[in-house]
Parts: sequence; C-alpha cells; structure tokens
Amino acid sequence: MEIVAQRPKSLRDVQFTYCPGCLHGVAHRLIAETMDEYGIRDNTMGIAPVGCSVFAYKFFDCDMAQAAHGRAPAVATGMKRARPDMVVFAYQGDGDLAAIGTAEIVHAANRGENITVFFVNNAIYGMTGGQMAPTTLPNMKTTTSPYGRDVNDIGYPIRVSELLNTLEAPYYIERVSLLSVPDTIKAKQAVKKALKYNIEGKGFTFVEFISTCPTNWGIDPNKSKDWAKENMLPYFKLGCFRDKEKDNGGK
Ligand SMILES: Cc1ncc(C[n+]2csc(CCOP(=O)(O)OP(=O)(O)O)c2C)c(N)n1
Repeated sequence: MEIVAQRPKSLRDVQFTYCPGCLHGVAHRLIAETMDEYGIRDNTMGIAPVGCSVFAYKFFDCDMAQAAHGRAPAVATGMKRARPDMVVFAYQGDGDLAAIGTAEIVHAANRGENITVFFVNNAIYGMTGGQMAPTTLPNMKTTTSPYGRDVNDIGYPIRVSELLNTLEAPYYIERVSLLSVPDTIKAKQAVKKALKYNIEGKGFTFVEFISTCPTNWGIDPNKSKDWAKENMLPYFKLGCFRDKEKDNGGK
C-alpha cells in the first residue's frame, strides 16, 4: 500500500531549505495543518524571523511578513492592531526570540497582545553556524563556547516559557517537543489550542517546541532526537504552564 502524505493547503509546494534531521519543517506542518483545520488561511498573517526559518514566508501559504532579527512580536503587534480581524502569529528561533529579541517577546506577552508566538528552541544559533544561544545548555560546546558553556561566566540557559509565566497577561503558555511521534501529536494539540484562543480573541498565546540542530550540534540526524531527549528535556521540562481557559473552568 502506498502511503502518500498530503501537503496541508497552508504550505506551498516549495522544497524546505532545512538540514536533515532539523524539525522546523515538522513545526511548520503542525501550524499549517491547524490553519487548514480551522479554515483561517485566507485570514492569517504570519511573521517570519531571522534564522534558519527566515524563509517561512516562502513556505506558509498565507499572508506573511518578514521582521528584523528578534522583532517579530513587535511587527505582529502592529499587524494585529491594524487588522484586528486577522489571526496573527510570529515564528521564531531561540537566538531570534531569547537573545536579540528578548525585549519584544517580554513586552508583547506582558501587554497581552492577541497574537500567537511559536518558539523553536534548539539550544543554538543554527543559521549563522552554531554559536551559543541563551538556551545553550550548561557545558554544551558551540563555536563560541568551544570549552562548553561556563555558567559562572555566561549565566544559565534561559527558560523562556517559565519566564513569560511570571507575567499576568498571557492566556496560554505550553512547552512541547517534536522529539517523538507521541510528543509531536501532543505538540499539535498545543498548536490547536494556541490558535483557537487566538481566533477567539482571548489574548497572548505561546508554544515552545523543543527541537534539534544536528548540523551544528555535530550529531548524526538519527541520534539528535535522543541527544535532545537526554540533555534538553531535563532542563526544559515539558508541560502547560498557563491555560486561563482551564483556570476559568473550561477543558
Ligand atoms: C541585527 C542582526 N544581528 C545578527 C544577525 C545574525 N543572525 C542571523 S540568524 C541569527 C541567529 C539565529 O538563531 P535562532 O534564532 O536560534 O534560529 P535557528 O537558525 O537556530 O533556527 C543571527 C545571530 C542578523 N541577521 N541581524
């Protein structure tokens, strides 16, 4: 029996530019499937980051804009305020969101902007050749921490979901992983929740995906998911940090 994976309508028929074993494509697919399921493609604006997913505007078949490095939540804020009828999301890596873009994400979340931010955490700067990110693990080697991240010198990795969970305004914050099939199914549920709340105008929603970067980690693509499970998940615990719908008695 031939199994043909249908491309979601919300993804263009364009070849991804990602390395083998990179999970940006999986994250794109989950978002695109959800756009199809909710029928919001003609009414959605995505903001692409700077990073390996810079070409997100080529891949998603909805309105897209490109933000300067780290500024996607600020651009998304403007888009949403100008066009409150549209569903607006930002898509960002950890260098983009948690380093140069720290101010934009914190303040967009704190204002409770009615946008969704998808955050792909692979613990490294992928696009520029594997430099240390704010999410790089203690003792992890990168091109700018060749002896491993020294937390006494550089500080500890930032847990962005937990950080945003200290703010009053966000409506929904969940960290999921793309490291196994069951986890990817759970990740899809998180994407669906985030975009559902977005459509309903509930406020700021945030999904963090724990992902991989085999090329810059220097790990075989087949082994990179196991590496991430062993090394990333103990530090970046999966789970739902905030769901105001649940707090208000919903499911
Ligand atoms: C203002 C500015 N500073 C720095 C850069 C260089 N730069 C491009 S992408 C990037 C980091 C991307 O890493 P991440 O956001 O983790 O995404 P990934 O590539 O891993 O998906 C950096 C520092 C830039 N393009 N613009």
